[in-house]
Amino acid sequence: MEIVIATKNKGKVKEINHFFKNIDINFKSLNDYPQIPEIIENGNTFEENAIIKAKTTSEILNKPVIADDSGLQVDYLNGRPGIYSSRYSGIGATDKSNRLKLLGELESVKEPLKRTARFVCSMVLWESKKGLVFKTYGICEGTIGFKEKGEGGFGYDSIFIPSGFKKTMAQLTDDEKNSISHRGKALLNLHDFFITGYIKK
Ligand code: ITT
Repeated sequence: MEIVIATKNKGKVKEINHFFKNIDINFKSLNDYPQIPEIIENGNTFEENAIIKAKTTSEILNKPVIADDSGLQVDYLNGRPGIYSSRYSGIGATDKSNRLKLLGELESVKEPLKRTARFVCSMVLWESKKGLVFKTYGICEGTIGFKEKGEGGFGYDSIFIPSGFKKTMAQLTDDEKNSISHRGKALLNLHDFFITGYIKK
């Protein structure tokens, strides 16, 4: 069975493939389907954006599609960058420029407990004929560190210290990250949906 992941983000693709390595699903991503035009994520919530990505892709390819819309909410910044996490530092934003902008905004906040944040992931499975087949979410609480540490993961991982850890998300192995992350929690729920009938049809 083929399922398309409606993302070009190679970090997400790697994590999802790693999570489902023992399940017989052939995952593709938008990197395999360059004919899909750029999808405008103009929803007001993570879930609305996940649905926009999954629905658009599924209707073009006529295949089941999963999409994940995710981001970082920093309490000191009243929940920013939130749904704007990937483009936080403006036009031409990169993961690095986004991290540096965030670290700069928290420069005066010296107390780790005032640097609380969470990763949020909304995940949906969409089929062009059935519409929304499954939706779930996952949250991972933590704090923003004082400098970048670690080489793994992507996005804000190297400045995010998950609760209960003394290292950043970028210093965890793929299995460790998947076992505690927002996306890993959503994927566990999706996994349960798959094995309770969906992938046998
Ligand atoms: P797609 O829309 O193509 O899936 P994207 O990277 O733009 O790729 P999002 O719109 O969901 O994905 O934005 C998510 C951003 O939030 C992402 O670019 C990272 O900056 C951040 N993010 C999400 N999950 C993360 C994770 O597990 N680790 C670190 N940063 C993460």
